[in-house]
Amino acid sequence: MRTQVCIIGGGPSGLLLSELLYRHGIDSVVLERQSRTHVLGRIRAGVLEFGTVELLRRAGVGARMDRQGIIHDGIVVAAEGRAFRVDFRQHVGKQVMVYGQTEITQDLYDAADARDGRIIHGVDAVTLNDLETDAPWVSYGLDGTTERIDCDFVAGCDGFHGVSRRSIPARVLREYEKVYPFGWLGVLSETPPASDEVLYANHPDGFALCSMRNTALSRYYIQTSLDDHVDNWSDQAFWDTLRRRLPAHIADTMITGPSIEKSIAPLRSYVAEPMRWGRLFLAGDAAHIVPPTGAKGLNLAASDIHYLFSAISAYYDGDPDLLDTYSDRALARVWNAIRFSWWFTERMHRFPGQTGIEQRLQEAEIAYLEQSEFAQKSLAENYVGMPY
Ligand code: FAS
Ligand code: PHB
Repeated sequence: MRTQVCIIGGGPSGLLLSELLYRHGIDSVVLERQSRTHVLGRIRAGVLEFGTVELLRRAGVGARMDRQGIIHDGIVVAAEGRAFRVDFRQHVGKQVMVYGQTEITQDLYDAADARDGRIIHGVDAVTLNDLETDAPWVSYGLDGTTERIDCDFVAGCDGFHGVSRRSIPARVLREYEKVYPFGWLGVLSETPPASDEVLYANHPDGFALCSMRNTALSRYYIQTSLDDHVDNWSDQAFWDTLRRRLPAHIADTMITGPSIEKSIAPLRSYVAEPMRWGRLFLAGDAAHIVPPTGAKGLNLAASDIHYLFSAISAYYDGDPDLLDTYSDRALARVWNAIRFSWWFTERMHRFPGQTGIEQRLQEAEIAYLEQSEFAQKSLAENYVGMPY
C-alpha cells in the first residue's frame, strides 16, 4: 500500500490531521490499535480553546459542535468558602466552548466515513522504518498477516504509550517529566451541572472541579491520593467529598445522581523534544502530557496538528521550509501550556505534607487573583489559549 502521510493513531490528533490533509487533496492512512468502539468509549477532555473550535470548523467537523456545544465566557474559582468569576470576554475578548472530546472523535470518524477515509483498526506490531530517508515505510500486523505502507511522511499521533516517540533514537530524544503526588477521580452523572461555568475549587482537604458535557450531563473531579483506587469510592462517598470541597451555596443546591462513568487519572507534566525525527513528526500526547487543571491536553493536540498540517501542506505546495520549523513552533506553544498547567495545578491542589503557611500562601494567591484585573487577564489569555 502507498500513501502520502501514514498516521499512527486514530484519536483526535490523528483523525483531525487526516481530515485537514484530505481537504487539501493530500492522501493519508490512519492505523489505530484499538477498535472504534474502544476509542469512542473514552471520557476525556471537555473544554475547547477558541483556536481548537476554529480548527475543527476549518476541518469541516464543527456543525454538531456549533449546535450542541456550550459557549462559556469565563470560569469560576473558589477558595475559603468563596467563589468568583474570571470573565474571559471582559479581559481578553474571547470565549471557550464546552464540547466533549468523545463527541469530537465521533464527528471526525463520521467525516472520515463520509469520504471513505482509510482508517485501519485492530493493528498491532506497528514499526516505523527508514525515517531518516525520503522514503519511510511502516509495517503493521493485521489479522495475523504483516502489511507494509510506503509513504512520504509518518505522523506519530499515537498518544503517550504509542510506538512513535520510541522510534526516535535515545541519543537524540530529550525528555522532561514532573509527576504530581496525586490523581483526579472523575465522575460523569446524568444530572444538571452544579455551576453554569467550569468551577475550580481549592480546599484544605484537596482540589475539586465542576464541569459538564451539556445541561443534563455533569462531569466532576476530586483530587485523590496516588495510591487510591476507584473501587474505594462509592457514589455517596464521592458526592460527600465533593460537596465538602465546594462553597456552601453551590454544595447545598447541587443535584447528585448515580455515576455512569467513574475513573482515576494520574497527573503529570511531560515533554519530549524534538517533535521531529527525519520524516517522523510527533503530535499530541505522543509528544507531551499536561495535568488537566488547565484543560490543555486536547487543545495542545489541536495546535500541534495546526502546525503539522501547515508544514505538510506547504511541502506539497512547493515550500518545504515549514517542515524544518515544525518542532520549534509546536514546542514554543507546548512549553507555555505546560507552564500554565503547572502554575494552576500548584495553586489549586493540596500537596502531601503541605504546611499551614503553604495553604495560606495558596489562598493568598487566589485572593490576589480575585482582586487583580491583571492577574485575571493573565489567567484568561492562557485559559482561552494563546494565539497559534
Ligand atoms: P490519544 O491518546 O487520544 O490517541 C492516541 C491513539 O493512538 C489512541 O486511540 C491509541 O489507541 C492509538 N495508539 C497507541 N499506540 C498505537 C500503536 N502502536 N499503533 C496504532 N495506534 C496506537 N485533556 C484535556 O484537555 N482535558 C481533560 O479533562 C483531559 N482528561 C483526560 C483524562 C484521561 C484519563 C486521559 C488519559 C487524558 C485526558 N486528557 C484531557 C488529555 C487527552 O484529552 C489527550 O490530550 C488527547 O486524547 C490527545 O489526543 P491524541 O494525541 O490523539 O492521543
Ligand atoms: C472536563 O470537563 O472534563 C474538564 C474541564 C476543565 C478541566 C479539566 C477537565 O480543566
